[in-house]
Amino acid sequence: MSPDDLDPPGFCPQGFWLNERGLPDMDLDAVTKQSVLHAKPDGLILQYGTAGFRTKAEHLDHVMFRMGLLAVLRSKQTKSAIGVMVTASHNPEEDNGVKLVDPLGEMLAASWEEHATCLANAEEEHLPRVLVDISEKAAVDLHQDAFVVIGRDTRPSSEKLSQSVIDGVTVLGGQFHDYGLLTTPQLHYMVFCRNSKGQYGKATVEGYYQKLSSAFVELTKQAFCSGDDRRTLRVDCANGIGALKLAEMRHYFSQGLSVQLFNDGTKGKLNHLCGADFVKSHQKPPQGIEMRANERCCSFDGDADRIVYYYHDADGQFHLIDGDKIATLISSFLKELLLEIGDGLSLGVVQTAYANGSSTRYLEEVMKVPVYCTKTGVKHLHHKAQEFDIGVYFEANGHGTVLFSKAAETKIKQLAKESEDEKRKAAKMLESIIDLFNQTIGDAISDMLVIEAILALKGLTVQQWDALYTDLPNRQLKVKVADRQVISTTDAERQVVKPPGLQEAINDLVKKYRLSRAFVRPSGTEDIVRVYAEADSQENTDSLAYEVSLAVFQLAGGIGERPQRGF
Ligand code: NG1
Ligand code: ZN
Repeated sequence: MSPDDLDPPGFCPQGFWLNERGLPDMDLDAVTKQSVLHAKPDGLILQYGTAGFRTKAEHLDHVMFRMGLLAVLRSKQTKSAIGVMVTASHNPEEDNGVKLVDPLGEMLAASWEEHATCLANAEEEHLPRVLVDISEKAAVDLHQDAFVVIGRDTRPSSEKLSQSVIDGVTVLGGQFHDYGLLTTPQLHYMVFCRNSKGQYGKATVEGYYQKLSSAFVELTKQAFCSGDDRRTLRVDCANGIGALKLAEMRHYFSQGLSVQLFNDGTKGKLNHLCGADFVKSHQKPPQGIEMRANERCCSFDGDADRIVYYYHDADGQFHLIDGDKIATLISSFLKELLLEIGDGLSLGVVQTAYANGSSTRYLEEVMKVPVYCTKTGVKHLHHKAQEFDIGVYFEANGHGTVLFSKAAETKIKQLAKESEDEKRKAAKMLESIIDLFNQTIGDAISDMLVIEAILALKGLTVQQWDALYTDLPNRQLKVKVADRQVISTTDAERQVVKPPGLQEAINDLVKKYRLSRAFVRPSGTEDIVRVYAEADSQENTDSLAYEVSLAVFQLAGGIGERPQRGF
């Protein structure tokens, strides 16, 4: 293939095709040949959504190969290592997905999401042109070296699909390191470690275990030397990667915490009737876990970037402690420490519209912490959280972390060295917390250790934590429509703009109930519209959710069965 084969002619600047050694910068012939082995199914159009590409595994081979290509271009452009994670998180075992991880371990930049969509959907014969086009638009220096790090979850399809990513990387001359099985947050950690030249930590699984475990042991020293019994926590691992990694890691922190693993993948199916998403959306315990009255349990999702807690009380009633209550526990602990060090560092909490109304009220009115609402999707929360010295962000589903600004970190480190007694103690705790939180993305293992440390240090039981505030009854439903893009929203997804009449209908329904709120938005990961409702009782919440679903069905082109009352 030569530049003349490209359309429009003259598309490439002079000298673009050959580097100083006279070799092609992108061997487009080789790309075309390899691409045939990863052919795109006819007519398949996919979108780089909230968490990358996600669909049935059998439709993803070409996407993986092409994301390998894209990762090389992104790596050359940023002069940094780029991550590629093969996972479909909490979705069924038959699904899979892929997302790219940017240099600081954060989600791929929005402008590159568009390039990803373009490349994934290009017809075979246009692939070279799209690659050149992206390189031009993004001013990629093709002479740069490229390095890509790859991780995958435990799905049966993941190994082969990650090999397709590798094929894409190598055909464009990129170097790579395949970590094999990793949790999603571990892959984010590896990317940041490599690009910070080891300052963030060692870019190995061992390095990850050591960094988090020593921060946990340091932080909890005080609680455990006071003679507390060794704490035990039951963990539902969703039959996913979290089980393997936690089993490897647990002896690093076993002096402070004993974890008992359930749904470890030896019997059950990934995410099936278990895991954080199941527990949160069904508001009931997973199958396969043995619960004892008043004892803490938690669930990870399939790639271990989400966590929720729960317990049964003595009457057998189930209590869910979701991402909102996790954010509240963490923020109140951080706020206390900040008061101790008294250095005026700002603390903010970031939520989405799915946050329970009681949590927002508690944070703002009782704790007096500023709360912000962003669109769904961690990249939105992450960016907002970066505006504070200390930014706490959590989605209600249990995905979240805490970010510390460089200035806050420097200040805390200085106080931990120089100040006296109580102030120094608080600063030292904050120092350990910085290391314990995964600064790149929500991480179930890291969040679990933070939560366990706080509960131990504060001497809080799970019931006391739960009693911070009472959740408003809430319900989430899904509605199938012919084209979910007919719905567009504004105000951090809390108001519908299109189709006409839908927001008015929702407003009228909400007025019928006390303490009520409802909103709808097209999902970014599934072909459905999500409905959320909350109100003063579960019965009213369920009625409101049903009525709003019906309004969506009628006004936004519902297909299949009409929504039914009763769940
Ligand atoms: P969508 O499908 O866009 O609602 C879901 C979650 C997000 C986020 C992504 C990525 C809800 C309501 N939505 O997105 O919070 O976690 O998946 O996994 O939980
Ligand atoms: Zn996940």
